[in-house]
Amino acid sequence: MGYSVTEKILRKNALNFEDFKVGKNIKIRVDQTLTQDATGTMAYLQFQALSCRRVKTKLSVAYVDHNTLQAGFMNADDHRYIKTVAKKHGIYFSKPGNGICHQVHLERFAVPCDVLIGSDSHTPTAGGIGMLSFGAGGFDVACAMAGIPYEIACPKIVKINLIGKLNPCVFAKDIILTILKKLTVKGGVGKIFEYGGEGVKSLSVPERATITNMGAELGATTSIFPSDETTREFLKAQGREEDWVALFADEDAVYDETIDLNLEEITPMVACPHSPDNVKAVDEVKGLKINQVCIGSCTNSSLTDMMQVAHILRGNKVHPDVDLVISPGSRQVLTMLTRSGHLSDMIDAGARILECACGPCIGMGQSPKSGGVSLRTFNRNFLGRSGTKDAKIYLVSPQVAAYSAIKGELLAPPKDVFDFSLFKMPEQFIVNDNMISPPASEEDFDKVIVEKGPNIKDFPIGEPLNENISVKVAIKVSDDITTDHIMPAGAKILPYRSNIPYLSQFCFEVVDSNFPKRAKEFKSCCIVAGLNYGQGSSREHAALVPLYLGVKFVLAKSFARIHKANLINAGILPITFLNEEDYEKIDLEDELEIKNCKQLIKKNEPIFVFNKTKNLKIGVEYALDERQIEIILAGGLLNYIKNSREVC
Ligand code: MIC
Ligand code: SF4
Repeated sequence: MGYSVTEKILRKNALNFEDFKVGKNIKIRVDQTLTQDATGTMAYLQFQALSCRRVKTKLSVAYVDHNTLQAGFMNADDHRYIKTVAKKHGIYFSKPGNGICHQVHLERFAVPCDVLIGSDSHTPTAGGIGMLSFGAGGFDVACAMAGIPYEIACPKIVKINLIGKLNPCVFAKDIILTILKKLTVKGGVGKIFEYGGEGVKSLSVPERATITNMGAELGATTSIFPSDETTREFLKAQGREEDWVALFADEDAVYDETIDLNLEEITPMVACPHSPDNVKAVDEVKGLKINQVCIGSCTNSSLTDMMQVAHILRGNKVHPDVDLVISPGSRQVLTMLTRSGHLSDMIDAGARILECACGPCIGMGQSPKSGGVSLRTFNRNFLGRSGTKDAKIYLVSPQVAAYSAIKGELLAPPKDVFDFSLFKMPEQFIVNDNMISPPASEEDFDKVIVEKGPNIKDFPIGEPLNENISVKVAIKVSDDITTDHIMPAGAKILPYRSNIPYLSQFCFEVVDSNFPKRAKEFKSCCIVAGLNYGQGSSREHAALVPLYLGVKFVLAKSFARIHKANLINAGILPITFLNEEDYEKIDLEDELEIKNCKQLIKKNEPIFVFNKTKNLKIGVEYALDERQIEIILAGGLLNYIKNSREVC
């Protein structure tokens, strides 16, 4: 029996490949890590708490791309901390302005057939180059830097068989939006999507990366493409052909499921408010009046995307009722647009050029007007994420975005007017890594002083599990709650990512702004939730802040993968209903109790929740493996590691 692409990498990197079966856990040796600043400060505080001198990976990179607005000392202090901590511990540092972590990593560091984990949910972008890459909480990344294998429940491997070729004026974004429409934001849970079939050949590495990037929106464990001649050409053009290895699935590889996707049948698509799976054909929504267009983000800011945008804008004028902002994904992209003259086409048309960073994607500026309609080339359009709660965000390809910007309404570019095939990947990218600082040598470890500003506070640490847990329900939420709902981002709050007490005031702000007050009053509380709780970003603040506010457990119909891991790492027990209908039997402020919790969990025996207010017994499950049980008993990952001396 042959192997899939995923299995080939795992045969090399898994410590227990023989256990690669659904229902088991697999321990993966990590080759590379990446962090970004909004999760990075916390990840490095955790790494330092593990008392490790140097990272044990082949390569670790710390990027600054999220919190680049310096309206006060907070972000600048975080940047300084990340820079100095990286230098000391053996980590490369990518300065603010050098670009979005996933775009830069793809250009400069990602290696086919190796394993990457990153403290950002879109780390699977590197799957476009054939790297097995996972988004994870910062603490898991800290552990990987310390040499601890990354452990996950074995996912199913689903082949997406790409048939044929895209029609003119249809793009990679339309492929992934079509998949999201079919499978929804829950469709990828517990799965790795492996792309194959003849259609792969027609897609460039950045196009593949657009698709693997938004696999995160499917809830997938990760997504990956093979590494072929196209991959080799991309690496060669980046001056690193030596990093290329061929990586294909064997003819007789066996998949848990295969989905055929005929690229010829795909048309321009749009994800409507407020979820990336609320997808329609552009034709169904065309004519929608728009106020703002934002082009960029780790999904769609490659050089080719940007050149095609410039081609649409060239000689045209941004519609008087529309604001167009463009953020190229990296300094490499920006430099090349400058030299080729494409940047002038954008500026001449009336676009505002932003720095190479996440920017509006994470609400770092450019919030739309009240009730505004914004077309964005990003990957998420969750309620409130743009910074304007009643704004309506639509997700489209860069080409639809640019054409709509000149028309003032949502429209796909007509194929008889534009020939996008003129814009191919260059044979040679301009390479300039002078905004990436290498770490200090091992001998200089003691000479490097880590600078820690006053906004950087200690992170909360859980307590060993109590025998009996008695709590009040501090919030009850519905299905598909994202980590943006739990712990919002945006320009006002993001600078406080390293200050949990301050951040706690905003927990669940868009859903129920009284939650923090109520939780504090109850002292010991829990969260009741629907399906897919914690989908979206990897921010472990969505677990650390509830921990700080006294949350002891989350009782949900189901959990998203990264968030569940973050809850466990924080020492918060994630439990699910045995019968989903029991969700109706609990109300806000009910008193719940779990008796003999510690004893039962230690023996991996069933527990139940007693609703004291309603005098009802509720059957629940906790799907935890042995290590996770130990972590919960210890009160979180840090306590567990300190007890078990698993590291350094
Ligand atoms: C996002 O796109 O939601 C973010 C901001 O990049 C997050 C990380 C964070 O919250 O810092 C992610 O995707 O993990
Ligand atoms: Fe940055 Fe947006 Fe990508 Fe998150 S999704 S890494 S905020 S560009």
